[in-house]
Amino acid sequence: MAKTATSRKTETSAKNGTGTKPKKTGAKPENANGASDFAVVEMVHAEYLNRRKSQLEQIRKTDKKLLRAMLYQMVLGRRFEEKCAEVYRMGKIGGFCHLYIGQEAIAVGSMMALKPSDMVITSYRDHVQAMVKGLSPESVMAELYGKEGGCVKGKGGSMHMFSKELEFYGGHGIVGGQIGVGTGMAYAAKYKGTGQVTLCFFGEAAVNQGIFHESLNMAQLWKLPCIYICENNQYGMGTSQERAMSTRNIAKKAEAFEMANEFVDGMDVMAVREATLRAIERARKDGSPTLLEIRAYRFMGHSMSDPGNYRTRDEIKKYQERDPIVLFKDSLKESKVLSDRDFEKIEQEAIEAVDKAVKFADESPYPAESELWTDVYA
Ligand SMILES: Cc1ncc(C[n+]2csc(CCOP(=O)(O)OP(=O)(O)O)c2C)c(N)n1
Ligand SMILES: [Mg+2]
Repeated sequence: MAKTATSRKTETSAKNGTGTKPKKTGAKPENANGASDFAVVEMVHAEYLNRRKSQLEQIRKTDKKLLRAMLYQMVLGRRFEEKCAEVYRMGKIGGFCHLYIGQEAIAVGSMMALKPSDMVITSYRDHVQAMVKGLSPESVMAELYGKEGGCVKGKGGSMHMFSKELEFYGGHGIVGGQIGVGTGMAYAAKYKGTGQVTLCFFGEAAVNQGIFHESLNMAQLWKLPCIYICENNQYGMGTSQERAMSTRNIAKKAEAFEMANEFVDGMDVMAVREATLRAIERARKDGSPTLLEIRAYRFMGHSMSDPGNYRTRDEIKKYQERDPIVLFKDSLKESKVLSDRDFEKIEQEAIEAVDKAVKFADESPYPAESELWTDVYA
């Protein structure tokens, strides 16, 4: 696998757990403490431009159908969530609703590198991940509405998308809670010898909790086939990472456990895909886990009720200039894989899928009263 599209990495030997020292591959200016946000985004973009040529080559070598499907999933996620915001404001969705707009390259780049039998677990920011894993937009939208046609019959809502059949294990509201559960899922796969890999997503604010450190320690010690994906969108609610964490460099934390790790540009879907493929290879070979710090930015508030007065419009704009969908489209166009006509068709298909999902959710009934005590565990 060409190591073209990711930015810098510090990767430990796949044979780790035996006392091998982690291999360090240089400083990481993009992670430098003290650098302003604007300086960091410019550094990451400069690195992106540096690897662009090899990225275009990588695109030309990748199956065209897959590339199209990747773009479709990103566009579908974006249009779906824009619609979520719209219908939320109309009062059709109640309760918490955390949008993923700006982070689509992370779910698509990583999850579309998996086999369908592999497992995924994530936080409450879960609508797009659920659809990439194969849940229909109808079943996700109806779940958001709290309707019977939802993937968990309207009893979970926005934060608790779930499908055992599709190996999608939620949708968790307790920050960091899924890191322990995901580690357990990887343990179960290893114990049963199923060959499944687990992708465990969490935000950067979860990294300050004990469960992150305990889980990574166990995963490396017992060689659990788990890929920990820290979606670093740089904010935990209204608190910036800078104000809450002593270091900006999350990938490096894995070195404390001698675990393989990489820092990845989360606006570059191909970089995410390639880093995940390397992690999957390690996991399938001997169960070795990996920590990927994938840095992106959420374009919307923490949730629909976020007034957003902790960051400036200029900051948001700066990151929107690196919109992952636009970057991917530009690369696909430049490598002559897809044309403007193809993009229009993809947009159209996504809009139709979202309209269909809304119609389904509108028409789906609320759960019957008799459902009140089913599927309830305490
Ligand atoms: C254990 C726990 N503490 C606090 C909260 C309240 N809370 C909900 S989301 C959130 C921020 C989490 O940020 P991050 O992990 O970076 O994920 P993001 O929302 O950015 O995707 C907090 C503190 C919670 N849900 N669980
Ligand atoms: Mg965050």
